[in-house]
Amino acid sequence: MRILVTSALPYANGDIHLGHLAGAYLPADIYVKYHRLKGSDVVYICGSDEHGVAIPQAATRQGVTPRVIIDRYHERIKQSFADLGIEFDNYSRTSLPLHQKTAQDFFRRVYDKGYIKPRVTRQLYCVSCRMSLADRYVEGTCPYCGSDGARGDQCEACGRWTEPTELIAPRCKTCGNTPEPRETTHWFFALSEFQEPLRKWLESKPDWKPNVKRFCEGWFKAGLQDRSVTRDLEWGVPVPLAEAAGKVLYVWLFDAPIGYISSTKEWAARIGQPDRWKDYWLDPGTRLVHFIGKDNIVFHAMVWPAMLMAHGDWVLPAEIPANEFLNIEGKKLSTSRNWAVWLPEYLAELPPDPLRYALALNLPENRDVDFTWHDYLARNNNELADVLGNFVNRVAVFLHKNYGGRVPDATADDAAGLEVLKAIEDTTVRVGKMIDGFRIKDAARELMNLPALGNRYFDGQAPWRTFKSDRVQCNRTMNTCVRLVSALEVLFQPFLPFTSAKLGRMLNLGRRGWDDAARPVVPSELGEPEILFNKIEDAVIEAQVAKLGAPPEPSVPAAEEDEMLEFDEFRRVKLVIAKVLEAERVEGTDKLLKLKVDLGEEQRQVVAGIGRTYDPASLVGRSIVLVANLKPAKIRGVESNGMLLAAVAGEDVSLVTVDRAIAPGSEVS
Ligand code: B3M
Ligand code: ZN
Repeated sequence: MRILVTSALPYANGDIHLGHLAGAYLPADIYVKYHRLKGSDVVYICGSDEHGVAIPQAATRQGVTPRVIIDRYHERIKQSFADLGIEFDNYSRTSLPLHQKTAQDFFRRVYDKGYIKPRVTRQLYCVSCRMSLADRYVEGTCPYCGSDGARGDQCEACGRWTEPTELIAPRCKTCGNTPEPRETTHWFFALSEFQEPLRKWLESKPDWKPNVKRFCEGWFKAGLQDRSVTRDLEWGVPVPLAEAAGKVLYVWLFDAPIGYISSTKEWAARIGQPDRWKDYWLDPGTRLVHFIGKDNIVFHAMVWPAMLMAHGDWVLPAEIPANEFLNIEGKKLSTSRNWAVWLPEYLAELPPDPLRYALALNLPENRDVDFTWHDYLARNNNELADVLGNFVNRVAVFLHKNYGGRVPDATADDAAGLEVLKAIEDTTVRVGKMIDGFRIKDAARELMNLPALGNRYFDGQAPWRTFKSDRVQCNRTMNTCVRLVSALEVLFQPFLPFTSAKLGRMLNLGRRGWDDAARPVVPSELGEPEILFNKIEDAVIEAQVAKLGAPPEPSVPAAEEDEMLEFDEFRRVKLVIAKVLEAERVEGTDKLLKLKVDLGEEQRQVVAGIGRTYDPASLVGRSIVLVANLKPAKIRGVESNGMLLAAVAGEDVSLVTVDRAIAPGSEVS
């Protein structure tokens, strides 16, 4: 079966937070990783949505061009997804010429078929800003629910789709003035003509999630209305009609979702098979799966399918597993109040897999859920470390201590051993079905029962006793335990890819597929076990809780337009050679190292995020380059007086050093 999976395209004007992850990315990545292991023909597509109104708004606030914003966030978003182990086949961006052409061609085709027509309409215009106020450029009172702060495109309070001219007491978001209505021509997509086809189509999806169906029924009842698909804005894809010069396509309709198609095209070109995208988009046998958050349901389940129907060539979505919202510590997530957990900040301090696990077990699949740091800590310490980590560790340590690391060749034939082998088989099938049916949360819970069973089995078998009293039985026990570890490597891959990779290095069994988990494969020897999980202390999560609602750390300095530095500004950065005297890990992290360095005249303590690449002992005696006049900072409660320089490429880190010996404290210029 051919599967094309998409995750909603994130706007390139901010970082990814846990709400995004739980809604559209982590469940999709787990689903895709599972299908890759199953050997399905699956392609996972995403990219940055670079035309939202929020982008020029952010640019104005920061005094830069929109291009500066999208370039910055496109890279940051892409990187943090990679660091969390989210593996797209292609991560594109809607500012690419390829996308612009794809969107314009799509529009042209629907226009030529008569589904897009001009209308003279009234829109709001701000005299002092000298611009027309579309979408988020205008705010006011919601005509449906009466709450204030409804935007020109949507009311967050009731979720209704709004038009700027419907707002009661509208005001310009930029300057606060009351805008005046003016006449203009916009082009409207004939959504109303698709009410019946859409209704029929949705009836053919009895298994869809109730949240999606309920939403659509509400829309049908109200009656679908034609929607304007053009905007009087500068930032966006130009409308490909001579009469519409100066207008752009509305980002939500004929722009962003078409990004799914252009990203697939980019992927096909990149793998050297430029026509391959057609296999997915033009073949009705493709299972097109859109992972989204619930705020995107209307666009994916109504407008986008109607656009696809109007165009005529493309497959329609087969599944839209929309997730509900993730609250944080009992409150609604809010980026403006910084009530959010930001992915790059998380990853700078804590490892990816525990977050994947804690979120997977608490996905808002059927209702809004609450993320708490306390729950995160408990999942990490009591489940990942105490159950999974502990089981693997006991097995590995026992084998290394008593068998020289060799795996005894013996198969269990007693009830306890057979129960384990049966559980492996059953879990492989059951968890697979759950993931395929978008029950990711159940799948994660079910899977964790396996290492728990492993621990009970190990305890019950007491190999430390049978090693002396009944060696044959001990051999069987240990072989069964390794069978289980071998299955865990495969089965946990979708959930804990980094941990799985560690198990993979220890087992050295090469690439295996999902169904191989149930096969009796064990290596003849086990490599050295790596630490799978560190326990996290209360202080660590208390610090995380304290960050909520606090003004955000300026992770990206407000950059100048051209980002050029005056020589004098550069001179203010004091770079010196420092010699490493001592190095150790910061407790509870595998990324952070605490170094004591010699600057000639003084000694300093610095904390550096190089622990995944460098062993502390290997650093002692080396000369590194230090930014010496950086304001002191506390990282994980440890004081850091300076920053060392290193080259960074994803997970890969390389220290900047000097190529011949030179005295500590020497200036670098
Ligand atoms: N960028 C909105 C959002 O992030 C939007 C998704 C587009 S998917 C085609 O909620
Ligand atoms: Zn204004």
